[in-house]
Amino acid sequence: MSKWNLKVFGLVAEEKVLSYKEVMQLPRRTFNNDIHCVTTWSKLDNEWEGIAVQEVLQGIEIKPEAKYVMLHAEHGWTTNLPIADFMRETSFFGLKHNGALLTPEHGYPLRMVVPHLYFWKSAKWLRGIEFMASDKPGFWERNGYSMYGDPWKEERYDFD
Ligand SMILES: Nc1nc2c(c(=O)[nH]1)N[C@H]1C(S)=C(S)[C@@H](COP(=O)(O)O)O[C@H]1N2
Ligand SMILES: [Mo]
Repeated sequence: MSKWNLKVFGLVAEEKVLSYKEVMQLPRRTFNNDIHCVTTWSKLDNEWEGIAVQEVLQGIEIKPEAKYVMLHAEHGWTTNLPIADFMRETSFFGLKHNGALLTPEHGYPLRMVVPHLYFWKSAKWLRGIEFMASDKPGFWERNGYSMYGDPWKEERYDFD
């Protein structure tokens, strides 16, 4: 894992790159949630081990004009969400799911988990967090998915 790191950039006073070791040394806790996918399935009663968003942002000064976040995953995959949703108490960086390390398929070593939005906002293989002043579409959002993705309002696609 010597090449993996997590970069915090965009509208911050100073860019920060956390190494794998630094991320793994951050305090962790358990998160329990239900997840909703856009294709109508849900994963109920998940138990995760993860890192609170605030732990990763410790010591990082976010500029007041930052209102949105772009999550950057391996190979250029991205997804956008408002900063308030990213920083919600229930959002976190997941390392283990139901007792086991994330498998490569599910985002090893670290994935975002934003349980109150559709699961496509939960970037797997996370590598970067970019703070932005205005909203920009990520990968699926450019291809018609909702900019926000509220499962309770069934905000799936922005075609109409
Ligand atoms: N990096 C990355 N993250 C991603 C995706 C992706 O294609 N690439 N797909 C999203 C979508 S559409 C869903 S439904 C969930 C699926 O997560 P799972 O494979 O753990 O079920 O991951 C989300 N995160
Ligand atoms: Mo999905």
